[in-house]
Amino acid sequence: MTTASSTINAGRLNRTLAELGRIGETPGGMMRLAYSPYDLQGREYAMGLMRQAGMEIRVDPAGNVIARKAGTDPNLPAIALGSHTDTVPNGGKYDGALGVLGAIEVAQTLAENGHVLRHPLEIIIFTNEEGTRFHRWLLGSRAMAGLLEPEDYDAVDDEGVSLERRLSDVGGDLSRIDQARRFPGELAAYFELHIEQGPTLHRAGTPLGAVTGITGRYVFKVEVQGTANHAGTTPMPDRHDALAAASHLVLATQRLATDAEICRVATVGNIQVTPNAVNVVPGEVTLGVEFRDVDTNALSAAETTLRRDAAEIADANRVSVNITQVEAARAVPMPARMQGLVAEAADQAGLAWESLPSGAGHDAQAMAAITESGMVFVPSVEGISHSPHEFTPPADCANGAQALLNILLMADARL
Ligand code: HGY
Ligand code: MN
Ligand code: MN
Repeated sequence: MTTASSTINAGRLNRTLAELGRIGETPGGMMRLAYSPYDLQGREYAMGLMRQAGMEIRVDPAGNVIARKAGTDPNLPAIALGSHTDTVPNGGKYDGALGVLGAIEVAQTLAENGHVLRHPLEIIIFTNEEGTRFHRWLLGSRAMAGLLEPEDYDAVDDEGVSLERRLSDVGGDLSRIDQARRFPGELAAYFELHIEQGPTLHRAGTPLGAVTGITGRYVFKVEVQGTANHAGTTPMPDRHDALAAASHLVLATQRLATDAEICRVATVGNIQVTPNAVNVVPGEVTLGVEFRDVDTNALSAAETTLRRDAAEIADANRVSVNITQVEAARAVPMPARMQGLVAEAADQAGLAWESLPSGAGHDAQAMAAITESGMVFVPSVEGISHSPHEFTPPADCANGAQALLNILLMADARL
């Protein structure tokens, strides 16, 4: 293994990050929403780079892009690298993109140095990791890991378009989506490079993170039913004000993670008010609620408290509140052996590292169901993410890709 083939090209990686970062870029941030024309363009761009790195490409029925390079031993299961290229609305240029482009940079470095691994190498672009479409995240990786739920199959997005239609737009096929399933043993391991999306590494000045586990997440749709009425003539005691009640629910949600400290974080991220007119007492409100913790028991305790508080708020405000769970992603530990490879890769690169949990969800938490999975983080400046202000300096991006190459070379030798 010559040193040349074990050193990634930092300039090339950051050029591809900048180029992908222009696909779907708008003044308000990245808009490469899953299955959108921007997403398709981003996938095409990445597939062009995969072909340049000498990889064969297929799209599975879940729409996942799977690039593959044969190894010297065809009997070995592939080692997979990957992440996602879809973004949240008004998102950043590094979430997901760094993991895909870092993996391609690793493959390109090996190819141009004529280094063929023992294991086949796969690079996977998972579809709809963010779940912004259909409000069901990790769709592509959950399909591959056999973790789809009934609600996934008949999902319809906010524009009323079915998953079936959206999936066919990216070359998938809902009627065959179960064929995207892969089973334990088909892959030797999965590694994902990702920005931390939190402040820990940046504030500590630590260049690399060995991820210990990925947070669990519960998501609920909360519907508050009151009575629309005239804002001028309806006396206060006669009101059934859905938005006033919803406001108490927002603060009750926040309290789950602040005063009560039941779970690590709790968020009301979206709200719809009907009829949403300044001179009408709101009749209906729908809220999106999510809470996260690396301990799944904490999520259950938070749900119990939320339901109790909602019943009290409904009574006090003379409305009804209906809470429907729409997602329950369990917390997933990263095996110690995978964490060890990240730490060793950092040492080989002469870079400091620290262990930390992931407060964000990732495709690795689905892939962990079918193969040993590990994650390596690089810093997010001030922990900002899911925002156009998301930023990871070029040197940190290169550190991540170098660590990924070191991990791959060790895994290829040892697994
Ligand atoms: O929402 C998340 O945690 C991830 O960025 N999809
Ligand atoms: Mn991500
Ligand atoms: Mn994200």
